[in-house]
Amino acid sequence: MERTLVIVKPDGVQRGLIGPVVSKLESRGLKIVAMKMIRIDRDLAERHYGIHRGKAFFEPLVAYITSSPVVVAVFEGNNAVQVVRNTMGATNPADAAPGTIRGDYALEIGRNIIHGSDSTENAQKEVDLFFQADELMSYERAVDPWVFE
Ligand code: DAT
Ligand code: MG
Repeated sequence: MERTLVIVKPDGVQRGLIGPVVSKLESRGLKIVAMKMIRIDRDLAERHYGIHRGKAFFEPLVAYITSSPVVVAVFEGNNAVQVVRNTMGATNPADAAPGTIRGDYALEIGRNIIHGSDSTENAQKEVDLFFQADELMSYERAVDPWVFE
């Protein structure tokens, strides 16, 4: 089973969309194995978005992600990384398909509601960046046989 990191970004929290965002992923069948509200500080933001350092949007991106609390979560399931990415929609919400999280709830690239890891390798790194090992739960759900064949 794959695990992937999801962040409900500051705009998602401020706009009262934690529930709808989490619900969309949860009702897909993915299992929540960790979740908490945190305030991302500059150091954590720069580590999380290190790959974008030097780009024109880096400073606004760091300012945005540190501006207000976020909800970070780990979702588990078959192909969790790809499934979350597909459910999120395109990076620029203007290009995101209707029915996706960004396609339903966002308009601009700098206010795109949700982060999801883009590969299994990055997912592992990002989960480790935001969570201690003892914060990750392993448990069975009674519904699992109805979700996973
Ligand atoms: P994603 O969040 O879809 O994984 P990404 O990793 O390429 O996208 O970029 C991280 C965030 O940075 C993205 O959610 C919004 C912002 N961003 C990316 N490209 C941008 C651009 N060209 N202009 C402004 N913001 C951008
Ligand atoms: Mg990304």
